[in-house]
Amino acid sequence: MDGFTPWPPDLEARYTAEGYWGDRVLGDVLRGAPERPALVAGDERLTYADLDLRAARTAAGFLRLGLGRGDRVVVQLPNTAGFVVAFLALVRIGAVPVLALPAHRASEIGYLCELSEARGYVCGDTDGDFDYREMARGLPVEHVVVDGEAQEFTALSAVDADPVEAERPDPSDVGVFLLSGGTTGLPKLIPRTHRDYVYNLEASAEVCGFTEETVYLVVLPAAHNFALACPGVLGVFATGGTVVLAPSGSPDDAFPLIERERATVCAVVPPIALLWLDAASWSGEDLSSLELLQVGGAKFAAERAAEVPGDLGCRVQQVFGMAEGLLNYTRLDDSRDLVEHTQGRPLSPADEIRVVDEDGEPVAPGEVGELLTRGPYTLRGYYRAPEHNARSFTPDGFYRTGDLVRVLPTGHLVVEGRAKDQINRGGDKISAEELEGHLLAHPAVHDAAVVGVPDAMMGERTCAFLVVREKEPTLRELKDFLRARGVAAYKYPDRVETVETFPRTPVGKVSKKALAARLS
Ligand code: J2J
Repeated sequence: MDGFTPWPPDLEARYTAEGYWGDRVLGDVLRGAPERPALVAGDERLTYADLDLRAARTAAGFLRLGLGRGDRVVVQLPNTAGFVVAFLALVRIGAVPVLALPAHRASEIGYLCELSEARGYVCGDTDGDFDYREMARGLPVEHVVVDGEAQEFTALSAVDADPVEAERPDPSDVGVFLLSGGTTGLPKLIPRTHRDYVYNLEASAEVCGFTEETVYLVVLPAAHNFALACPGVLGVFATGGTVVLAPSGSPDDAFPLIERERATVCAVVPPIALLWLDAASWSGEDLSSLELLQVGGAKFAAERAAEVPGDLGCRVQQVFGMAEGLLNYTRLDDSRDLVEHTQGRPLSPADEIRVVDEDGEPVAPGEVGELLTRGPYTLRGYYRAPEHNARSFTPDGFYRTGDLVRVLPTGHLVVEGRAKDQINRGGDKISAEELEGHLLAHPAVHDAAVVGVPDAMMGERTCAFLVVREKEPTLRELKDFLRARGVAAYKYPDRVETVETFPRTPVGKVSKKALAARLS
């Protein structure tokens, strides 16, 4: 695929010879026994045989629409059976899902369709008063498939035909595109090959002790890397367990499902973990089936991690991952101290880690620096982004994560901060440059600088500093403006401050440190 950066031949040979990469493709992940429960979604309960048949019929339906190997299809679905079926069906025929989040709007979806030259878009019908079909009318795609009331489009239930043999994708093909958290003006796509993503999910399932008995509750968007493949939905399918879909992470949604389905594992971001710790003391539900709570996406405080076993009656696992690849997990047999105070260690023996200073030189052992990494499931380049790639990777192919870490003698990493221009709002990533670009389009805004403000619940919230031309826009007006531009709501600023001028660094760049300091 053009625009995809492959691994160099020596590493490809090594990862294959050492068994990290095999012949398996994403379409093969349904490995549970046919009669075992695979998926619980709302009132629907599907066995592995049911899900396999649904995926096969939908795959044949996509083929009949004219989609096939290498075709990109933007998928934007909430945690529904439709998401699981559409994903499995597309990867079976070698079509490549581009996984958007349900929160994305016309600005993000339109760009993803363009960048990926998508031939199709799969969405739900509505979410509250937002209508995905209305947005779909403006998209440059041939096929719109709607899981729900389809209006003039094709219903997902009608993408259905008798199963046929499809051309099998090559394990080295791009199997799925994930979205990067982003540090630039426009979102970036992360190509994940079948073999690297299969390794990602299988190795994760092993480290997390997933078995046929695992009942995994999905509360994060299933389209996010964490909930999809770390080990996530796909890791459960590969080990024969059961996936239970929840509409959200709120205790009102999640706790009754844990009780009813006897869920054993769940992956959450820190704000959800905090809600759960709080709610466990007064909620009436029986959470005793829970064995493991995976927490990641943003830093989880050691003090809170220490409360999980007592308050929720299960173990906690810290996960420091990224859609770009590298995953760090605390291990099930790690000491309490490591589990509470670190963000885990790399999943794979073949993960290579470097911690460097501002000049790119390795720091002394145990010192804080920027984390660079390469390995058998870490990308070698964003899709169709040569200029950005020149900055985001070292000449020898290490990905610059933008995360500041230190490494303990055990190999565990502690995340100490961030060197990238991004806000981590409770696990949701916001590119400062992207939001600044939107704000600059407002007629009253002369200049904009977006910074993260520490927040007890969310870790960080978003503050937009503005230099205005005339009357300063209120927060309400700015949000309405961003909504009208089709920007996802999680990117809206939480707070706006006007200033006369921005403080500058000695080289003349806006000093976000100095701006952030004004707030504390
Ligand atoms: C501090 N920062 C963290 C952590 C991620 C599993 C878990 C998370 C993600 C994810 C993921 C962090 N402590 N425990 O894909 O599979 C920040 C870092 C990182 C960025 C990646 C997974 N866990 N982060 O969050 O692609 O800054 O993936 O580089 O959304 O989240 O964001 P994303």
